[in-house]
Amino acid sequence: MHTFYNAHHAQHHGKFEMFRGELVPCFEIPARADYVLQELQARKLGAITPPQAMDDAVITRVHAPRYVDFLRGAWDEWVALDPANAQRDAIPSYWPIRTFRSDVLPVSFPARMGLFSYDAGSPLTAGTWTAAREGAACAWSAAQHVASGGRAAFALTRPPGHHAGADFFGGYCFLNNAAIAAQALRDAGCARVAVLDVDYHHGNGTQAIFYDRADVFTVSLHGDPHTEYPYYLGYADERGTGAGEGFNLNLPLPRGTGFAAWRAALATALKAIAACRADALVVAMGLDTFEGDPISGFGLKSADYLQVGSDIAAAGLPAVFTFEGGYAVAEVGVNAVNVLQGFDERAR
Ligand code: SP5
Ligand code: ZN
Repeated sequence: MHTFYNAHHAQHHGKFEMFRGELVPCFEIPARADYVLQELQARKLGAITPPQAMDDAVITRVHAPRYVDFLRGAWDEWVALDPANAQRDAIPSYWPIRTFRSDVLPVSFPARMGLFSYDAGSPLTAGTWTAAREGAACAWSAAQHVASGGRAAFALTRPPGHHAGADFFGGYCFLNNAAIAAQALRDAGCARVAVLDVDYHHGNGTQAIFYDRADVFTVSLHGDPHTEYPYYLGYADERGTGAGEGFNLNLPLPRGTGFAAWRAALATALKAIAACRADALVVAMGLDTFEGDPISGFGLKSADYLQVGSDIAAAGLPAVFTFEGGYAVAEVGVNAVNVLQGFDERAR
């Protein structure tokens, strides 16, 4: 397993997120990726390199140019509002919900920030653009590695990506690394790509980006959105639209689901992926399905992740893994690398 590591990830370092009326310390912290790197090195799973140089045009294959322009300049605009802002993270407080316009771009920075986001839990910091951009380069490099014959590659980066849509951030995500990898695989000649999202939370951004397309089959296993974040998408009746009808599959599971039932849903997902005849796979690898996760509700144990990796490898597709959620920080390295090792052992 070749790992493309984002050495700039810690430049994205939110202090607080809004949760039920108060600012609480961020769950999505730099130590998460540090633990994964440490575990990868300890188990000698393969080469760990920086990504290839990447043009921003790779990003705008899946993200709207006006959103990318906003992200690139956001921190400077935030500080220009008030020099004291350099000491605090940028968090939105206004959103153009139904009946408002989102075609007109407001001059006001806070108004634009709300237009390009959907929650108050994803602080934007001085190095968010640098970290997210380098992460996109890792995802793109992993896709190139696989497109040129590699069996698998891992994009070890944060912030995560699967909640970010074509023109919005949220759920700790700014650029959708899994979507960028899937599009890069398409652009490198794969006729159909499957995205398997195993994060605890529904991959709403990835689903939305590919919802009307038949060339990227999106599948997500996740906590039932009736009760779990991101709440407003991820139901079983969302099957794609237009040419993409039948090319999205959601497998919501109740809070409290343990490994046996979760693994049965994974088997359903993998069967659907085999049926769609994809020639490459992107795995949005969240580890927040772990029993000890502080913000999630499934019951997977550390050893189960070896089996997860093995089950995924049995699909026989070349695979790009992106690092998504997982907030039991001390265990996230072992859990992530268990998936990758389980994959490698079955794939060889
Ligand atoms: C990539 C990813 O996993 N994003 C998840 C974003 C979840 N944001 C909402 C979190 C709600 C925090 N709940 C705190 C519960 C404290 N007991
Ligand atoms: Zn998650």
